[in-house]
Amino acid sequence: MTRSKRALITGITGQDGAYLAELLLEKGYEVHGMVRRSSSERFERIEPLLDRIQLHEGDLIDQLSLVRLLEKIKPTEVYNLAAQSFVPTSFSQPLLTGEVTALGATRMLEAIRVVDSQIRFYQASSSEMFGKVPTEPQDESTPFWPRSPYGVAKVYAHWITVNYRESYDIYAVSGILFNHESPLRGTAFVTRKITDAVARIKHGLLDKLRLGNLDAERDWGFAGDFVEAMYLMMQQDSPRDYVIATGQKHTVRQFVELAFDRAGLDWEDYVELDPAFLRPAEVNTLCGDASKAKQELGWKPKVNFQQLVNMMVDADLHRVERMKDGLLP
Ligand code: NDP
Ligand code: GDR
Repeated sequence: MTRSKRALITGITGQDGAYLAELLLEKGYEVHGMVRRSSSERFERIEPLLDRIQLHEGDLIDQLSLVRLLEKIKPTEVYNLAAQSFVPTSFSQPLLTGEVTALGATRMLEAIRVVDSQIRFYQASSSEMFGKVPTEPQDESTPFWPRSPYGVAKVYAHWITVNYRESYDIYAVSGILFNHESPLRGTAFVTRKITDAVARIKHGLLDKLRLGNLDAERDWGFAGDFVEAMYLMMQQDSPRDYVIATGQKHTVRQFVELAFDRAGLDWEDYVELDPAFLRPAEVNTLCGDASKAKQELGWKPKVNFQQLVNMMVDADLHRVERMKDGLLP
């Protein structure tokens, strides 16, 4: 008998949570999201979905809240997207980052082991685990050399996922995703920081954009494409880990150039270097090889770099224009 598909997404209020929830609803899932208590609501990204999803209070730091949620919802799949995901904050709050990003995954795996080991588990692993590794492009066999407390925490979460799969026969998979962006990306991350600033500068609301390392290279893809890979990884006969990437890398400077250009501006008139945005240890370059995902999952990205930049700039230009017209807060 096939069970009806019921997903629990941790981190549903984040960028990927919003795209994944939408995708799973399209696939006919009953979608549940775990949200942590806050003094203000942070549901902007999932606002259009609120009447079709069910939200529940819980926190990756609180073991029993996870156990209770699994008992109540009885999900068939858990997507663990929740994390302290911002690299600079992991340097200023390394212990919190370890608690949430590393031990949080263990707590959810423990909850699955105790409540129902048939529940499938997806762990949001990251290219930040590769960090300073000299081999390029990186694939599933590349060793890890994380460069931040965030990267180290993700390595722990990655290996605990592998360990629970091997120890308890749980369908637990880890998607090693390279940077993926969208108009829903948080404004602290460099791509959205740039496109938001471009829009504000264009509309006369900002004079300068201050950035750190313009030479850093990343393999940037579109979040909407990447959540499809998460879903596919959870539908296989046996659980395996996959690198998800576009295979193309660009510098932050190239992103800046294209973004300002899209708005008809010359970036050199507006961008200033600010050492405050440099990191104690940097990941200079990352580029992934997603051949295994292509072969086994039939996954490949649809949106290329230029299209991604255009999509993000256009969305921010539109948003800031509406804000100026008083149509948005
Ligand atoms: P975001 O930072 O946008 O979202 C993080 C989510 O985690 C938010 O919903 C946040 O809730 C939630 N969260 C944070 N702490 C807790 C906690 N203690 N308990 C419960 N929920 C918590 O991340 P993304 O959507 O960009 O990324 C999703 C996942 O994928 C993360 O794990 C990230 O590390 C990983 N990843 C992301 C990549 C990317 O390029 N985007 C690449 C590779 C991996 P709140 O809204 O309350 O803050
Ligand atoms: P990253 O993303 O650290 O790769 O982690 P981020 O966009 O923060 O930085 C990318 C690169 O840009 C450089 N940079 C700046 N970064 C920020 N945030 N602000 C700046 O002003 C700035 N100037 C230059 C950075 O030094 C870096 O080299 C993201 C997160 O989503 C993680 O959770 C995820 O795991 C990885 O991507 C894959």
